[in-house]
Parts: sequence; C-alpha cells; structure tokens
Amino acid sequence: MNIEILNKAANEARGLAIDAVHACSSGHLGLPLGCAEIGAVLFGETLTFDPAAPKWLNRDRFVLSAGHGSMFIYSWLHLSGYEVSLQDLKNFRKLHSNTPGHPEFNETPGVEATTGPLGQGIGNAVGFAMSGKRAAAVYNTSEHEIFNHNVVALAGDGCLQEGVAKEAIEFAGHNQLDNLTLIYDSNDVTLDAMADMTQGVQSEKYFESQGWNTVVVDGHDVVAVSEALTAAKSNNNGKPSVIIAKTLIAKGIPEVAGTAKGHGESGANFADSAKEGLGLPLSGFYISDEVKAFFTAQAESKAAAHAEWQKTFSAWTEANPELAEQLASGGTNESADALLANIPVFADDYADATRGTGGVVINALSKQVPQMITGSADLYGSTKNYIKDGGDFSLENGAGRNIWFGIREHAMGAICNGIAYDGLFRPSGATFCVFADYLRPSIRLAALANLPVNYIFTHDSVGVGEDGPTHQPVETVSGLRVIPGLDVYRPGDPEEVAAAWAGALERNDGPTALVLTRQKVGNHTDVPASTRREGTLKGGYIFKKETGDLKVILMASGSELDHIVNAAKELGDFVRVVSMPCLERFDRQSDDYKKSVIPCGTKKRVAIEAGVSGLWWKYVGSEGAVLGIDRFGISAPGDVVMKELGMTADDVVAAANSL
Ligand SMILES: Cc1ncc(C[n+]2csc(CCOP(=O)(O)OP(=O)(O)O)c2C)c(N)n1
Repeated sequence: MNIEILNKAANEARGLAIDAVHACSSGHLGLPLGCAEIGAVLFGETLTFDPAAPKWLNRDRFVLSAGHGSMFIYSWLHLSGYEVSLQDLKNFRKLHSNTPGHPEFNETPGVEATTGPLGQGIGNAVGFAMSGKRAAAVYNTSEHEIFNHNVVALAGDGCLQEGVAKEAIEFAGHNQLDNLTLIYDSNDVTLDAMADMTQGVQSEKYFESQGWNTVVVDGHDVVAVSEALTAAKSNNNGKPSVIIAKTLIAKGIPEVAGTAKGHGESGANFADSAKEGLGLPLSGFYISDEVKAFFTAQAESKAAAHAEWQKTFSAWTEANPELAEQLASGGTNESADALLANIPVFADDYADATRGTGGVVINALSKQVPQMITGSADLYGSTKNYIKDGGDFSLENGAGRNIWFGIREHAMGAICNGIAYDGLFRPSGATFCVFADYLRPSIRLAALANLPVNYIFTHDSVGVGEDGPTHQPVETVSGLRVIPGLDVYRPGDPEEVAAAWAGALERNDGPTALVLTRQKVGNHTDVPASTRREGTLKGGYIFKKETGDLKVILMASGSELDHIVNAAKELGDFVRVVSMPCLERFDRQSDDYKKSVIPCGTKKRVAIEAGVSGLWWKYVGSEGAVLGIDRFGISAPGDVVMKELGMTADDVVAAANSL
C-alpha cells in the first residue's frame, strides 16, 4: 500500500472539487473534501474495476448514495482513468456535460445509479447486492466462478436519517447480504446544522441490532480505511458491513471545515487559501505527475485482472452456451408478440379479478423469461404475483425468484431500482395500489433513469370495498400517470392483463405499473383475443365498433370496461366502445391511429373511470362527459360503493343521453 501517494491523491482530489465548485459557483464541497481519503482508498486500491470497461460484469459496484457530493465521484472517476476528462470536470453542472449536479445513470461512465434524493442509494446498493448474490447463484458453476464482486455504498447522515434507508438496512441484514459494504460518512454535520440537532442514534448499536458487522474508523487514515474495507469485502459471515468513518466535513478549508457551512459551496470562497494550505498550485485543476503515474499503472493492473477474468468467462461461455445467452440478454430481448405467443388464450368460462389473472400471467411469463424475479410487500396472498416454482430468495437460495420484502414498500422500490440498474434481472414489486405513494420517490427515479422495473398494484379503485377510503385509491392511478416515462396499465379483461404484462416486459427503457382489481371483471370472449391483446399494446383501441352511424364514443379503463360494454348494448348501434388500458401507450401512437380510434368529428364522448376525472378530459373534449370519482371513497361492499359513486352502466347511459 502506497500511503504517501494515496494521501497525495486525496489532496489533489480536494483541489479538483474546490476548482469545479468554484467554477460554477454551486455544488457541494463538504463530502468530496471530507471523504477524500476514503475515495483514494476505494479508487486507488480496494475497488475492483476496469476504467476501460465500465460495465465489466464482475466489477465492484460503487454507489454514491450521498449524491450531492457528486464531485467526489467525478474526481475519482477522472483520476482512475474512466472517460471523464479534465474538461468534463471543468464543465461540472453545465448544460449537456457528463458531470451533472447529481450523478445520473447513463450520463457518466462509472456512475452506477442516479442519486441525490437522500437514502435511495442505500436501497439501490441493497438491490445491487441482491443482484450480485443471485448472479453468483444462477451463473457460477463448480468449474467457473464468474461473479464474486462486492457492492460498496457511501452515505452520510442525511441518507441514514431517511426511512427508505432504515427499511433497506433492515432488509439487507435480514437477507444476510454479506457482499454489501456501507461506508457511513459520519461527520456530525447535515445541511442546516450540526447533526445532533436532529439525531442521536448510536450507530454502532443500531447496525449491530440489524445484523450488520460494524467498525468505526478515522476516515482520514488511509490505512485504517483500507483495512476496514478489505475486511468487509472478504467477509462472508452472512452479515453486511458498515464502516462508520469519522470525518471532518470540508477538510482542507479551515474557514468552514467541521461546520454546516462546509456542506455546500460556500467553502469555494476560500479556494485560493485552501489550495495554498493543501500545498496545491493556484492554477487550478491540478494533478501531479506522480498521481497520474500511479493511476496509469493502476489502470494497467486493473485491466490485467479483467483480462484474467475474461479467460474464465470465455471458458464458462463455451461450457454453458445457454446460460451465456441468458446472461447476455438480461431478460430484455423478447417482443410482446413473442411473449404473448406462449400465453394461451383464456377459456370462455374463465372469470377472475385482474389480480388473479396477473398471477396466472406472471407464472406463464416467468417460464419464458428466467430473469424475471418478483417480490411483494407482505401481500403475496393478495397481490398474487408469487412465482410458484421459483423458490424464495435467501442466503442459502440466492437463485430464489420470490423476494419477501416485508412491509417495506419504499425499500422495495429502491431495491428494485438497484436490481434494474445492474441489468442482469427483471425485477417487479407488488403492493396495494393505494400504497404506491409509499414508493413513489423510487418510481420517479426508475422513470428518470429509464429503468425497466415493473410494479404490480392490486386492489385498484373504490372497488376494494369494505376496507374503506384508506384503502380505496381514487387519485393514485392518475398520480402515477403524470410521472413522465412511467407506463400505467389498468387492464379490464384477462387478455388485456396478458398483453399489459407483455408490454411491460417488452419495454426496456422505463418502468411500468400494472394496476389490477380485487373484484372480478368480465371475460369478453365475443371480442377476439387478438383484438384485445393487440389493442392493449396500442394503449387504447376500438373494443366494439358501432354497427350503425357513429354518434357516441364510450371509453373506459379497467373494471369500468364492463360498464361501457353494457351501456353500449342499451344505447344502440351508433355507439363505439373504446378500451383505454394504457393512456401513455395510446399517446405514443401515430395521430392517424389515435384519430381512427377517437375521430375528431364525434364530439359526444363519455369516459368512465373509478378515480379522479382530470386526465380524461383530453380524450373526451369539452363537449363530452367524464364519470369519475373526485372525492375519497366509502366503507361498504365494493359494488355498493361503485353504485353510490355513479360507477354503473346506467350512469354511463344517462351521461350519454344527456349530451
Ligand atoms: C430526500 C432529500 N431530502 C432533502 C435533500 C436536500 N439535502 C441535500 S444534502 C442534505 C443534507 C445531508 O446531510 P449529510 O448526509 O450529513 O451530508 P453532508 O452534510 O455530510 O454532506 C439535504 C437535506 C435531498 N437531497 N434529498
């Protein structure tokens, strides 16, 4: 271990952060300065990676959960030889740079996850760790070990104060993810104040009680940090590890170090004196030849380690061609049509709630797509997404396909994101629709980072019934629909459920929510299954065409499809029935297609959905009518509530006649 050069690199990384923050007059200096020695040990010694191959399968995954300290990761990626240039550091936080304010997945080579909303990264790291465990269990053979990497996250007080982190920490301990190390940048400072203003946790005891290995180190002592990291990486005692690193925030800028002022950009006002104090030239963005040479040599040895692994990988590929194909696909190479080809059409007498149908479909699809894994927040019995022959994920059964998240919806969302960032498996998570809000911040990040995560949200609408308004989502589905990049399906018939799942799995560049009912819905066998499937994949379609001159269009999603079908029968041959299971997918169709389904000339349009009405107006227009529920629900049997709130075929008939 070259202590001198690591300390020198740490100081130069400090200089890079000071210069970058100074150049754009914004950003956070506290963490990059306070964790400089930790960065030197991670990137200069401990982490396994190859800067020339940022997606190397067996690299260690590093997640900067405290994303506000983004200059930390950019500096270290630059120093270690990733495609992050000195000019990129100079462009920190500028338009179209690959060094955005907070780390963004897909923007910067070496950035594994989009972070910034505190706590999420800890959940992501737990997802990466699960993915790593599962990859080892599924793909390693007795002859060839191709996965044995570790996951390291760096988080501060802010991340750890967040509830999502607590859920994820508990989950990681319980699931014995000993390939996970969390470095806690314990600097006793948050944004507004010293940390003791808002926290008094005894961290060691806390982590111990959650089944973690704990160690406290001086975060500025490269030897101590290195020893702790090496011990954590090599441990396989069924416990994740936390390294509580005591650090001085903004170390290197005496005017603000150790105080809340050190957290943000204000230290940059003292850029020159700080650099002088650190023994750095004032010219800016300085890296010494010795540090450059150290990292160049290191990149070579890391590349050699990668090349060595590649030999094992090639031998493994040759010996296991099917597994190799599966691994390469990450479960993302099937079209919806190919997926649907293996799901038999539902029998004429089939009748179930769409949640039950969802269970049938996930079991059929999981046979075709071995990378599919699914979890539930203690509601498998209700959400019905258990993969029957998939086994349960655990330390002993890393290949298990069912994840018991416990009542931890938010961590479920963040962990699914971590699994999806890793790209080896296709995760989904389930809970009641009304609790989607509990994981909404993670859904938003999945959409922002284009992650193919699927959500199974059952018990949609006031149709839930007796559990009452606390459990009856009215605004939830529309609330999900307004998240850019999230597809929300509310299928109304078994074939629509099958197609919705196929559409979700086909999608590789964003998340999908499947919103499913508790109550039975019709199986509309008089409409060809192919129409229902293909139509669902278009998001909205003509479910039943008028047989006379078109005068009225009825539209609905989910369980209200039955109502417009019945209403159309009563109204007459001039009525068109349009099913709209996925508004986002419909919106992406061509204008010609959309007009063919909802012709501009037909102004008499009625939409019905058991939820808030707002989003439907763009489909019905100002001369139409929307039957929605713009209030909270009622505790009573589902059909009674539906009737009471105007969600029946008769209400549709009345609305159509009133136009
Ligand atoms: C969910 C969330 N809430 C609030 C913020 C705003 N914020 C950014 S950093 C920070 C303080 C974090 O404190 P700490 O983790 O101790 O970071 P340090 O001061 O050590 O850099 C806050 C409140 C955020 N990014 N995410």
